[in-house]
Amino acid sequence: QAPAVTMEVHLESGEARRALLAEVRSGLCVEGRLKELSPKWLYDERGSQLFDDITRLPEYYPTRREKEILQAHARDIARESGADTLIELGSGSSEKTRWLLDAMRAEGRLRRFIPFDVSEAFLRQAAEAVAHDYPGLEVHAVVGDFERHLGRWPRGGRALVAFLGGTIGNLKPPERARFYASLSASLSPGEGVLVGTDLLKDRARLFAAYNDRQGVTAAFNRNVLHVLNHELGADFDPRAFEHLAPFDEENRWVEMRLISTRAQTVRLPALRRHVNFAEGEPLRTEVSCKFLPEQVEAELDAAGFTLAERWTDAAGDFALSLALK
Ligand code: AVJ
Repeated sequence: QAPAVTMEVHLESGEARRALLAEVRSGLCVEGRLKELSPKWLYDERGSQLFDDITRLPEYYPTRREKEILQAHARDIARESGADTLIELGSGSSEKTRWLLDAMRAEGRLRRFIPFDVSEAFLRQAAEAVAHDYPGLEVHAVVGDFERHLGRWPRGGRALVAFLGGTIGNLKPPERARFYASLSASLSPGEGVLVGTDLLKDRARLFAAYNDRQGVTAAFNRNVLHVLNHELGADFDPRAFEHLAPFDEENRWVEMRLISTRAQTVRLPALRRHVNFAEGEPLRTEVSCKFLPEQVEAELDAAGFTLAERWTDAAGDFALSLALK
């Protein structure tokens, strides 16, 4: 019997490449401007594998902490949300997804699972695996970008949108406000969001988590240069860039940088341009915001959500917030 998976696609093929070209033009090629790329380019196949390795590093606590909270409170989340539909932004195949689905099923309300991701191949695989393991569950996969296609999912039932892993921290405050507002606009009263956020903590632990001893995060960061070489025919020498991820006290985010170890010029044939780096010049590849628990509530509130409950792990490292519209 074929798994009951349907799928809708809001991203055309070639769209990602055009977006990358546009970003490189504005983010790398404007002389005198801080060089920056958005973190989404870190996740090609190798980048996703490297991130997976990061989640198992002794220094990288967020994944373990979030799992700890979910395991303890999945049932509370299912009950308090009253949801029959789980919409998961990103991932969609993890252990964490299954704990939520199991809890919703135990509450007797589980009807639909809607994984939402940019990668069609990944999504299809994840959706089919879940459909196989949860007979009778309606699985509808949506290929889209969570900054542009929120709400493009079928209506009916009562949805809980899960945005886990701390990925919300990749959005800067104005982008985050836009994201929460568009999420709120795409939900009906009584529906809600479950958002995972990394919390402010001892700076040494933050530093260690993003500058690990084995250099896995460094490899993850440098991988974006391989992506540019592969996609744009660029000739970045990854060995000529150093990884550094300091904490920015003013913005309260960890910022991943690739720092040019020498003055160099890199060719970008796909754009018929080149880009100059001075010695010591940084390229910012990611920000990862760290939150105060009350701040998460205030931001949700500003978008028209009401906090139902917030859970943290025993160490107070990470928070899961459930908010309803
Ligand atoms: C997947 C965005 C939550 O910000 O901690 C891990 C990505 N970057 N190490 C994070 C990441 C460097 C991660 N998120």
